[in-house]
Amino acid sequence: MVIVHHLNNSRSQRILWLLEEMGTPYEVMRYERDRATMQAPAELRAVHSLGKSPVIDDNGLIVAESGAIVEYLADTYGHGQMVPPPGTAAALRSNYWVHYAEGSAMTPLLLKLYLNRIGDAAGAMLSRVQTQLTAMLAYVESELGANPFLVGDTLTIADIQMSFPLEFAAVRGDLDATYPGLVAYLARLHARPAYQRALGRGGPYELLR
Ligand SMILES: N[C@@H](CCC(=O)N[C@@H](CS)C(=O)NCC(=O)O)C(=O)O
Repeated sequence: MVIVHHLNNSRSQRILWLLEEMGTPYEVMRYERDRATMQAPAELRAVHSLGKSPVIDDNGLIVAESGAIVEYLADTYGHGQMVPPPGTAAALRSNYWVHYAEGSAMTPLLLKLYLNRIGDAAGAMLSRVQTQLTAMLAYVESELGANPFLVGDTLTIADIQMSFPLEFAAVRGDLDATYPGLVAYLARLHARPAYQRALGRGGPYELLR
């Protein structure tokens, strides 16, 4: 049985969503962020030394890092769902977005979050970060185009991974009507029954400021 070590208001919500999409049975071990620091509790370090979420435990096999987790779960339990056939252009595109989500899209979002805490001293850097963030959102919007999902007509792990940076941007006001395609895309993802079931399993999901 897959156990998801789930931190409230975090990236691990998308792991629950993936498992719901695939119909894979799983258990949720819930952890609460410290309200002052927003850090995960120390107990998570007993599961994986970095003490971050998500982490999964699949019959003793510990997998951390959400991109690695979605690839592992789709390969192990997906029965061909959630990833395009290996060796195809679509598979390469799915792989690209899985890595882009954490490797590129999150960078300006997190930099902005932290720079905003510094105050006036952040000014010059903040404007550069905002340029990168705007470019990132415009890029994803243009790549999505008129497709329902990032790799065409079918939901893949690329959409699961990219949902978090887009939610992160939306909750902070960076994803607005300037990007109508992305706003509609996020609404489409959120309307999926599996997404809604995952919210029920994970508990309240507010990406706090
Ligand atoms: N790139 C990692 C990021 C993991 C990460 O930073 N998780 C956050 C939750 S969204 C966390 O555990 N924060 C609490 C902490 O660092 O104490 C992934 O995608 O798994």
